[in-house]
Amino acid sequence: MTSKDVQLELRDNIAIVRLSRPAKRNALSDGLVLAIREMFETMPPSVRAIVLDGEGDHFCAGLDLSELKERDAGAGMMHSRMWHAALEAVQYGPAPVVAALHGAVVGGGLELASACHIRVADESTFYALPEGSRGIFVGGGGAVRIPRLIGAARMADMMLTGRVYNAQDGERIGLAQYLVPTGTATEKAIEIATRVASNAPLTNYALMHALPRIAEQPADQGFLTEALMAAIAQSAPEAKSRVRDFLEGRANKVKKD
Ligand code: 1HE
Repeated sequence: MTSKDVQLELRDNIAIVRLSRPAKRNALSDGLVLAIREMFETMPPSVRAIVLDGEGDHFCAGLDLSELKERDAGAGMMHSRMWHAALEAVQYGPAPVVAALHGAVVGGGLELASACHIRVADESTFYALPEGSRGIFVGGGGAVRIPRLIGAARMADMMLTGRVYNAQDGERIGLAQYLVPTGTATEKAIEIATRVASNAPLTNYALMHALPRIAEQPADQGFLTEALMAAIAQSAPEAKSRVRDFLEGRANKVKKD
């Protein structure tokens, strides 16, 4: 399945995935959700980091409400599971994903942003979970991922009261890790993705696949998983040569920004 509503641009080993439905504020139709999944599952193997952004004034207006028809319980569950599969393809896909946020990041748009590994927001960004006022619930993994960013109490407040966080407050509570001037989120996200792409692939793999699972494990299991992952990462030839480069004065030192 391909869709004109999501575009792929390759710049060396960086992929820019762009939601391209600006007339509908990048609302996520079923077709677009499936196309996002397919795009992440069929990414060229050369891609080492991904930027996800949205065309137009808004990152994403969430679920396409025009498709919200009567569904029985079974169909509703399958619809939510379709979203889960697509956003898992983003979170556990081929490479780390940097979201470039601007304008509305609402409902399913916030669920999608939450599946990314790094979020860069510009000053036009605002976050909301209008599901509460629409009489529905999150269904794209937001109930799991959003509390991990901001805590269950803040998420419940957003859904119960319709509270909207602006860009500054969003960054303060953990919805984004970077806050940049309006219009520069994509540029900053590409800069970050370029840095991410220069890491050893096994380190990026560990951060994408091991870290979130370790965070869910009891401490004694987490310590063991960490030790196993550390041993695998440091035994890779690339780790050996990077450490040798530092010890022999060929690698950058850590510097203050
Ligand atoms: C849409 C959608 C949409 C816009 N589904 N069509 N999400 C929401 O409840 C958010 C609803 N959207 C908005 O609050 C606003 O549209 C925005 C703040 C995002 C943008 O406002 P604005 O003034 O720039 O645009 P607009 O004039 O409201 O919208 C432009 C068009 O996009 C218009 O269609 P048109 O045919 O009249 O031009 C809108 O109807 C359409 N549009 N947002 C369908 N969401 C896995 S479960 C997830 C559950 C949820 O995500 S619930 C939250 C849904």
